[in-house]
Amino acid sequence: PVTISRQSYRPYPFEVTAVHLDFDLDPASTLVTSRLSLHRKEANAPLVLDGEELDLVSIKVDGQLLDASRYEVGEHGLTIHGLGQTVELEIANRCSPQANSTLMGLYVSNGVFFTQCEAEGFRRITYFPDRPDVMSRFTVTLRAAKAEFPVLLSNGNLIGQTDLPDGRHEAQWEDPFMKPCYLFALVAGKLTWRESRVNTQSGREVLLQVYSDPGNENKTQFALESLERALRWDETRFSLELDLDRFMIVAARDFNMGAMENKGLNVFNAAYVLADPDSATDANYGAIEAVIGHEYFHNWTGNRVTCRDWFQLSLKEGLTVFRDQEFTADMMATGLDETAAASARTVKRIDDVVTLRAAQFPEDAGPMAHPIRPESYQEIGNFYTATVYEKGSEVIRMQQTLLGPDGFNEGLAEYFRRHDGQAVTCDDFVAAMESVYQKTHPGRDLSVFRHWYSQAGTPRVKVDMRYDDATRRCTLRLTQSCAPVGVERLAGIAVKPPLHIPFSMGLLDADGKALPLKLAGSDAAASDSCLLELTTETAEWVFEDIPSRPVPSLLRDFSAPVIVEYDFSDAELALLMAHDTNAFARWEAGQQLATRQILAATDAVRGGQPASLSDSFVEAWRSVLTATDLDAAYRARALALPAEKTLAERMTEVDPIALATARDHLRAELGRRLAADWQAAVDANQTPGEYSPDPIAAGKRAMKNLALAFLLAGGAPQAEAQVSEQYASSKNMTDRMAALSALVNFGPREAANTALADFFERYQSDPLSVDKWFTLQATSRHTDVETVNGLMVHPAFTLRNPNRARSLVFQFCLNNPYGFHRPDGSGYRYWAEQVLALDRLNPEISARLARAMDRWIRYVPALSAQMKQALEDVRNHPGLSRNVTEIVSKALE
Ligand code: HT7
Ligand code: ZN
Repeated sequence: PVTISRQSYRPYPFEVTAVHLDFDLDPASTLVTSRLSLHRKEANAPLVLDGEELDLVSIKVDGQLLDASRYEVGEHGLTIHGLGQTVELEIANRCSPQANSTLMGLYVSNGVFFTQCEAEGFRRITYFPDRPDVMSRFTVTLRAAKAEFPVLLSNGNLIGQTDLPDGRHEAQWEDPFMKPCYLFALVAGKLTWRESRVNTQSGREVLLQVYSDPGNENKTQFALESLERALRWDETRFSLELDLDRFMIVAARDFNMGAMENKGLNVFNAAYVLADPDSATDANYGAIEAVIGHEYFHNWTGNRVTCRDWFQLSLKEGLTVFRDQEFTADMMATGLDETAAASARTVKRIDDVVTLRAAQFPEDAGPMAHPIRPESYQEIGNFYTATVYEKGSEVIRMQQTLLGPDGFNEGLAEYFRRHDGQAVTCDDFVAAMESVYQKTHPGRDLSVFRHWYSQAGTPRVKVDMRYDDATRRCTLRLTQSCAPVGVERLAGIAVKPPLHIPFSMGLLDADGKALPLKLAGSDAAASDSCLLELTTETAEWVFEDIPSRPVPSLLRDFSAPVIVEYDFSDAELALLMAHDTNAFARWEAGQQLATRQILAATDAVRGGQPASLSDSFVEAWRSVLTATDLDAAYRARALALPAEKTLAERMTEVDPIALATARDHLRAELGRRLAADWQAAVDANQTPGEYSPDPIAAGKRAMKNLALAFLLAGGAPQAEAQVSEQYASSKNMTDRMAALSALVNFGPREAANTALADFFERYQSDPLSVDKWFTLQATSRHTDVETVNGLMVHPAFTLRNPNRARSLVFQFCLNNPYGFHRPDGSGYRYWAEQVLALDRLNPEISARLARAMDRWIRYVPALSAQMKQALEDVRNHPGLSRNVTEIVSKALE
């Protein structure tokens, strides 16, 4: 496989000023005619166009058929020689949408044509320079049978529509903005839609539309409202206005990722569009609003200013994730008083950090570790990662922390002033931010900060605290380190330069009261929180007038994506958990306490000892459970156990079954010992009346359902009846699913099986609910490979639909420690079979499943040997895609 490196970037030797695409849509064989207006920028260079799995029909240059001696067609494209300075090139080719199971390029899903062009799908539609720095003005003609494909959509504005004699019809679309081909889209089929007209802040009326399969018209209201909220938020928070007259979202049943930000025509995985209370959970509603926001925000951060090359992917993705996280935080805080709003924001921050730690930290320590701006790749599809997205967002957030919210907004405005309409780099972004930073921080710059873009690995910050009674001074020393990981390790990189780390902290006294912080040598007024900027390997800060040895509150609000090392005692953690004025750090203290308990219990399980948990830990949990001054959403987070994937990263040798057993044991014990308090939480957090996904109601449901799960796990006598009653009588999917999940995981098997059968009966005609049904079974501790294989032959199962494959195969391999890690290795053999089966259909998806083995080397020897064998079996399989080859080879390197 060919490795492409960031340093090898060369500008494209031609400009493609205009593109007209003409589609004769036919599921079996679609004729694409593309007319390109080309302008040469570099003398003598041949025109190299990308193209994959296409049948070339003809090439014309300035209206004349091109002689075969002037071009070569290969497996990966077309090269044309001897073109003049300014040329009109016409290429006709065919492709086969119906046979396209990769869901990249032009494909058919449930009888509707869709396209997916990012990152390199356009080359599967027609021959073209399929790279983001070639930007053109696009016009599109779509032609299809009117009865089967009544709706014909593409980017921009509809400029004409005509019926044709043979039962066909055509539509012409024009996109007024220059764009790279990865933002091209078409959709054609039988679709229903919901729309609204709104005025932008400058007073222009724009049409917003959400399209879906007929029958789903009642499930698109929340999506349309979310789109309106996103449009308003970008105006108020960043003064960014919708630049089109029409903005469309279309739901697709078959989709590789969450959604795609094609200019003016976003294509969405139906899971992020369709919702009603009976079929969607609070989490589904939250994800819909977030993903709709994300794609909408790309219109500026990604589309108006795009990436020069795919190494710069985080330029648009990290920034847009940051924007969607802020959007959600603001939406969650809307209408609340100051204290409640602050808590709502912390809840969102906790959720994002939980995701980062469970998905990105392991990635950053494993064989696929890469900087947010990777240095090389074999297959760009493999780099739509938690690092590029989630760590990328953290890197943007740190810039906001360093510049302050106003400075950050000014920096963003400067970025658009400099680069609107261009394809640029991460360096260009930082340079715009730096221009503002330097105004407010004379003599300083972001040169050290830039290393965040080129370094992989999660940095560690070791904290040493000294207190001197005599001088009443407290000294905090921070020392950073970041071990070489992934490719860095292979390249022999031993020393990495320090990073610029914004480190927010506070100090508490022995009663848990916040101490005013006064930095020696600074004339800034004392405050409860302090932002330390660590830019060297080690630095010290001295706080004055500290009455006694304090307890430090560290990395408040998770001000940097790092791991903090400080030797807290259990009592200090309990103090922070009870009193820290920073709600994030308070949550963090509880998670650390729980982590200690679970890891100790895991050791006990491994040693065949009974796992016990300390009374002080139970009391710490009780204090939050009964703290009714804290809102329900926050308490639900504070009382949840740390994720298994996060815990596994803390073990020197991962024994997944012992870990899961210990974690389950802890839940059961907390359930048993705090039963009365859990029951009180269930009773206090009922949400009678009509369902609403708003954060307050969702928070109450989260708290109530967490409490129910603890009660059932703890064997409370009344719990099974309560959970079964909730399953049967609830009027919303959140409560129904929570009850079913509790039954499946902690209830008697018979009750669980009866409820599962009922669920399928009720929801079999709704694909997204059926996905939930598969997921519950895939992750049940009673499920092994045999059970999964049984589910795979269920009539509702298919590997061809990514959501369905994810709901069963991925969930089993990634989220079922008991079944997947059976000591007989059956889970690993199943994984290998499914990676290979999926690879024949859809390499983007198979490569994602392949990553389930990323951390194989860290497991106990008996498991890791079998995992290695499964990886080798896959790697040695002939005909493996480039996507999977890259993943398994890196895992075995
Ligand atoms: N920008 C989008 C990327 C995407 C994608 C990438 C590879 C294969 C399929 C894909 N579908 C969408 C998603 C986003 O907004 O981040
Ligand atoms: Zn994105």
